[in-house]
Amino acid sequence: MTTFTPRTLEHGADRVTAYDHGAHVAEWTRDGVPVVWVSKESRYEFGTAIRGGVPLVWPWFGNGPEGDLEPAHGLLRTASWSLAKEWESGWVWTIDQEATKSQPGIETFPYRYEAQLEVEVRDGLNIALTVRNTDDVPFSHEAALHTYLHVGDIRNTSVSGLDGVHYFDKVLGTNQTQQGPLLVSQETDRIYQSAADVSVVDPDLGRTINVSATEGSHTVVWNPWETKARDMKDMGDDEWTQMVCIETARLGDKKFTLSPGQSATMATTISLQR
Ligand code: TA6
Repeated sequence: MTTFTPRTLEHGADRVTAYDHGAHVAEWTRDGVPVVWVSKESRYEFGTAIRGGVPLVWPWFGNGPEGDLEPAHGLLRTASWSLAKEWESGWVWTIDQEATKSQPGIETFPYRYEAQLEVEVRDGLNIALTVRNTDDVPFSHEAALHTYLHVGDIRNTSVSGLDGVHYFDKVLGTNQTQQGPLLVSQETDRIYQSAADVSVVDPDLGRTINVSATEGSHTVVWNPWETKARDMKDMGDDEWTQMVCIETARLGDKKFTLSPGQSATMATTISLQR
C-alpha cells in the first residue's frame, strides 16, 4: 500500500525516486538497473521507515550509545520533511524541532535544531545531511546515511577498502580486525572504525559501486541473511541476496558536538565504476 506521493527525477541515464517522508531517497537506477536497493515488501506508511534506499539515522544510531533509546535509528527517517528546493538534478529538504515535536523519542533530544538534506545526481548520487544547532546550549548527535545497495548476489560480492580496519561485530558482540576484502557469507552487522572509500565489487552485474564519505568516522556494513530476513515483514524471503548496506556514519565518541549556532555536514557519494 502506497500512502505517499513519490518525487521522481530523471537526469541522463539516472532515475531517482524519493519521498518527503523521511526525506528518503528510495530508489536510484542507472539505465534501468537499480544501484540503490528498495524492498518489494517495503511499507510506505506514516510511522514506518521505508525498507531500502537511504534512511536518515539521527540523532542516534540503533538504540543509541547505551542501547536504551527508542525508536531505533532516531527521529528523522519517519518524519515529514518539507521540500525547500528542486532542480533538474536534485532536491533539498528541511526540517526542524518544531516539525518533529510529536515524533516518538523527541523527549530524549529536547534541543532546537534545523536539518537539511541535499540530494544531487552528479557523477553519482550525492547525499548530504546538515544539522544546525539553533538552541542556546550545545548538543551532540550521531548520524548515519543508511544506504542499501543493490547487488546481483551478495554471496558472490566482495567489499574492499576495509582491510586492516578494526570493527565491532554486532552479531558476535566482539571486536575484530578485517583481513583482506570482506566476503559477506552470513548475517553481517559490523561497525568499522573507518570512513575511507569502500567498493562493492559485483561480478554478477559486472560493476563496482564506490561509496565515498565526507566527514564520516565509521562505515557500517549490514546484511540480515536468510533467517533474519525471513522474520522481517518488510523484506521478501529471498531479497537479502540482492542487497548490502554500506553506511556512512558518525558514531560513539566521534559523534558531532555542536555549540549554539554551529552546523555540521556529513555526506556520502555513491558512484558506479564499470
Ligand atoms: O545499520 C545496521 C542496523 O543497525 C542493523 O543492526 C539492523 O537491524 C539494521 O540497521 C536495520 O534496522 P531497522 O531499524 O531499519 O530494522
